[in-house]
Amino acid sequence: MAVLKILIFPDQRLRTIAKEILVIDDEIKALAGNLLETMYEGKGIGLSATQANIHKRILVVDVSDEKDSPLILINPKIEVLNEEEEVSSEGCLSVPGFFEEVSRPSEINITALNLEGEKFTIVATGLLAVAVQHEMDHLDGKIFVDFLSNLKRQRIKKKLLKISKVAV
Ligand code: GNR
Ligand code: NI
Repeated sequence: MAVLKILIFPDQRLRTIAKEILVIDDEIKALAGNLLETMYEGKGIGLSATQANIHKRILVVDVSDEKDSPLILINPKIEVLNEEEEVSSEGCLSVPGFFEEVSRPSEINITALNLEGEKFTIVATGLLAVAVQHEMDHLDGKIFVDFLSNLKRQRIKKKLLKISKVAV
C-alpha cells in the first residue's frame, strides 16, 4: 500500500467530475487500499479518489473511534430520506487547517458497490451521513468551501495559496 499525495484547494483538479467504475480490477482494489492508508495517515474520517488526483467514483470512510471500521464505496448513490438538515463543523484534507459549519440533509440512504462488485445499502445519519455526502461532493468536483460565503472562501483560498508557495 502507499500514502497518496493529496491535492490542496484551490487546485483546479479538485473540480474534475469523477467517472463511473466499470470493472473492479486489481488496480481498483489497490486504489481502495491506498485511499484507506492515506486517510488513516492523514487522520481523516473519509477520502475520495478525486483528492488523490484519480478521477474515478470511489471513496472510503471510517467514522469509528477505534479506526477499525473502513467502508469502501464504489459508484455510490444517495437518496435523501427526510426534509431535515443538520449543521456540523466540517474540515477537509484538501483544505488543511480550516473548519466551518455546513448544513446537509441529516438522514440518507446510500447505495454502492463493494470491492466484490456486490450492491449494498446503508441508512446513514450523524457523522457517517456528513462524511459520505462530503466525499460524494468531491467526486462531483465540489468542496465544502463552496457552501461558505464568497468572503470566507476567498480568505481561505488566499491563505492556502500563500502556504503552498512557501511549502513547495
Ligand atoms: O477528515 C475529515 N473530517 C471531516 C469532518 C467533518 C466533515 C467532513 C469531514 S471529511 C474529512 C476528510 C476529507 O477531506 N475527506 O474528503
Ligand atoms: Ni474533503
